Order: sequence, then structure tokens, then C-alpha cells
Amino acid sequence: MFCFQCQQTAHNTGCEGKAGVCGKKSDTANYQDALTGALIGLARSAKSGHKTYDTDEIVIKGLFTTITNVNFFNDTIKKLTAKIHEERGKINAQKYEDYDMECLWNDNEDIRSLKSLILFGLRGMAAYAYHAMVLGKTDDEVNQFFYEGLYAIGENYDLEKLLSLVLKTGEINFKCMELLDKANTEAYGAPVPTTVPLTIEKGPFIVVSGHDLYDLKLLLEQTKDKGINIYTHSEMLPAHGYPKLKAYSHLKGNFGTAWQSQQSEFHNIPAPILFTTNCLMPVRESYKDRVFTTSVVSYPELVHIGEDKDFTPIITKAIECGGYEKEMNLTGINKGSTVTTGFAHETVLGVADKIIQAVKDGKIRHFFLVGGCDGAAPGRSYYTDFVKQSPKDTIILTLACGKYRFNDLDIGEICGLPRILDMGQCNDAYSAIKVALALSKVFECSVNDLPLTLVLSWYEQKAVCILLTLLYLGIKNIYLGPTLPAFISPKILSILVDQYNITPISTPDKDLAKILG
Ligand code: FSO
Ligand code: SF4
Repeated sequence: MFCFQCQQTAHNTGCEGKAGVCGKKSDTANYQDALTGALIGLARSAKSGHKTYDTDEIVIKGLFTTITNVNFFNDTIKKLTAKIHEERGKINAQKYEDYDMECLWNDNEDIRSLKSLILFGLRGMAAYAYHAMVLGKTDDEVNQFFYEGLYAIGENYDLEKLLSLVLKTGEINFKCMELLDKANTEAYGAPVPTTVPLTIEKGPFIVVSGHDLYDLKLLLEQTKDKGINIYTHSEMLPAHGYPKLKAYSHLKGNFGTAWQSQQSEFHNIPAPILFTTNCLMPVRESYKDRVFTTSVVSYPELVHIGEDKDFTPIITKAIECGGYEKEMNLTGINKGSTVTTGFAHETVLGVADKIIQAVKDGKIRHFFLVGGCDGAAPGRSYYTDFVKQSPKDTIILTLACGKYRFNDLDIGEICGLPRILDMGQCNDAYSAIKVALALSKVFECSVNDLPLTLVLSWYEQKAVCILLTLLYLGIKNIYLGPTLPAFISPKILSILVDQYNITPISTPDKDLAKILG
């Protein structure tokens, strides 16, 4: 096996041998490579063939399946690969070969770097396209680009051509995030500021993890009036801000913190957990019988909820487990007992006048977007310290699971606004971009001249496509950590540093002094 697609890759060079740091075994990694090679074969076939909605769906599912911490089950990966081959035959009578991923892993390091940026960006974007697709929203330009990008990986393109495709991945991902934002807000309403308890009430409950709001909505419907409470976990937290999800009185609060703490937080939990997407970690014995998967997530021996979305096995398990006997105060990592969410673009832009006046009056000196993914690397305490040390006249915008490092801190308010504003899941980077673009219009300057700095943490491939979107939009001076991606070669890094001034994080004091100085 060879895999270097995520931040925790071994020695920051690549996972090899019997298993990856995430627990993905070598045979699973090899099956995932075969699946990706088959998708490139399908893209070749689509070039002169006639792809359909089914083809798009298979491509999106296939790419999503290979994201870090999504699928650990060889059977489902092999079945999906067989479906891709079948589809290839359906859309084009001529037989196109699969691509051998070894060619990519052994290519010249700069070509490999650019092709990896495209491939990993496509994987991240596929997750967003998938969530929009289940809500009935698709976009031809987005779907078409999956084929263009996959096709390019199998071709001998030069650096210049690949670099332009890297930026195009960012451009199309912006459209894809916009599509998902539209899908979510049309289905569930625009998020509103909401306080979310971290306490768990007594009695049966179900924990829902991942990003898929549609799965959550279906589960809320099926558990209505059954005496079972529902708690979000990790990236599902922002669901509490959506009016049509908030309306369910049994959507009670949030369980636990970020994904990488699940093995200890789920230890002996008296309730089942549903994983709708990543980040699923290797499942421990103490809660193995209570983990359920759905959609593209799967793991050997766990019960998988199929396309009929009949959650009866989880409901039965919740009643069997019974929940806690009394209310449990499971506080956040900084010991806070509530968190807030729901500060998406509509809400923030709704108080734009107030924000603009506060900037003009010198009451808000600077905005930081401290967001991205969390992970187990020790260096990630940087983000907690950064927020703790940020001056009182600064606002912290945040999104994705990296927020758990600080979202339960009480760092006060400015002009009636909390200093920490949670804009949502990772895909809600769209909200942050919308706010930044709106502010740049008001202040008649470029986004790069706003009193705004992006301090980002990355872990998996959704962060890659978001980073590419920011680069496509010409956003400079991004601080990135906890380490730089192993798949970016020194030459490609120097291009990114020259053109965009991407800066690795150092220490909170030094970075704050540099930014505010
Ligand atoms: Fe986190 Fe996992 Fe949302 Fe990722 S839960 S790490 S970037 O899946 O997608 O932020
Ligand atoms: Fe390693 Fe990350 Fe790949 Fe898992 S997904 S095998 S941890 S690089």
C-alpha cells in the first residue's frame, strides 16, 4: 500500500506496510486504489461515450468512498469497483483500460504533487456533491469536472496544464459548496444562532455523527414520539442551527467533541451511534455492537443501514441500551457546558451594519477565521492557544471540527456578538467566503486587504478542496497547520508560497504578533 492523502500520514511522508495510521489496512488501501483506477477508466470511457445521471452518481460515490475514515470494508469497495466497470461498458462500447495508480505514486514528484492535489480535491468535492445530490441538487458543470479531473490524472500533462487544473478544482469546488449551501438552506431554512447543551438527559438516546443532514432529518422523523433523544456528534453539531431540524424537540444537544476523541468518548456508551460520513475510527470492543453505518460509510461486521433508510435496528438498540440513568454533564474540552452555532452567512450579513460600524469605531480590530479539521497531532493545541491569546477586540469565525479545540471557551462579546462565531461544517467555508467578499465590497478593498486572517487546520481531503477554492479566489497570507501536506513537493510548495504566501503556523504569540503588528 501507499497512501499520503491526509495530515496524519506516517512520518509526514506516506503510510506503507501493513496499515495506515488511520487503521486502513493495506488490502483496503489497494482496493481503494483499484477503485480509483477504475474511475479514471470510466472517465476515459465517458470522453467519447454517453454518461448518464447513474454514471455521475457512481463517480461521486466512488470518490467519496476513498476519503480518509469513510470506508474500511473491502467487500463494499470491491462491489463498487465492479459497478464502475459495468457502467463503463454501458456508456461506451469501446473498452477503456483502468489506470494503474502505481504510475501516479511513482511519478516525478512535482507531477505527482499536482495530480494528488487534483485527485484529493476531487474526493473532497465529491462528498459535498453527494450531500447536495441526496437533497435533489446537482450541477452539470460540477459533475462534468469530476470526469475532466480524473481523466487528467491518467494523462501525461505538463506542470502548467496540471497547475491550471488544480485551480480549476478550487473554482468548481466553490460552485459545489454553493450548491450544497442552497440545498441545505432550501431544505432546512437558513441557520440561526443557537445555544447547544453538552449535557445528556437520562433515558434512551442516539448519537449521530458525520455531515449528512438528510440522514439526521430522516432519523428525527423515525424517532418522533418514541421517547428517544437525539444528540449530534462532531461535524453534525451545526445541524442545531437549521430551523427545520431545530423544530424537533427531541434533538437535544451535542455528545462529545471532535472525531479523534471518539474511541474514549464512546467507551461503554449506553446508546447507539450512527455514522453518516467520516470520520469513523477503528471501532473498539467496548462499543462495537452499537455502531451503525449508512451511505458510503462501511466497516466490517457493523450493521449498515441501506438505501431504504430504515433505522429500525438503531431504534431497537437505543431502547435496549436505555441511555444514562440520570442526566450526565459531559462538558467540552475546556469544561464549558454549552456551545453556540448557527452563524452562517445570512445571520452574519444580517448584522453587517453593526459589524462595519464596530470596525470603523475601532471596536473590532481584526477577524480571524480559525477553522478546518481537528486531529490527534499534539501541535493542534496551537489553535486553542491562538484563540485564548487573541486580543479582546478581535472576532473568531470558525467552522468544521477544528472548532472543538475552543468552541466551549467563554471569551466574551463585542457589541452584543459572541467573539466566537461558529459558521457551520467544513463546507460552510462557503459562508465565510461570502461574508469576506461582502465586507470587501463595503470597504472597497480586496479580501486580502481586509482586517481578516485565515488560520487553518487541515486533516483530510475536504480541507484540500477548500484550500484550492481559497487559492482560486486569490486569497493570500493563509496560515496553515499543523503540518504541511506530505504530497506537496518542495517545488510546488515554493510556487504556492511565491504566489499566495501560504505560511506554516509557528507559535500563537509569534503569529499573532506578525498578523497584528
Ligand atoms: Fe472534520 Fe472529519 Fe468536516 Fe473532515 S469530522 S475532519 S475536513 O471529515 O470534513 O471537518
Ligand atoms: Fe495514512 Fe491518512 Fe492514508 Fe490513512 S488516509 S492510510 S492515515 S495517509
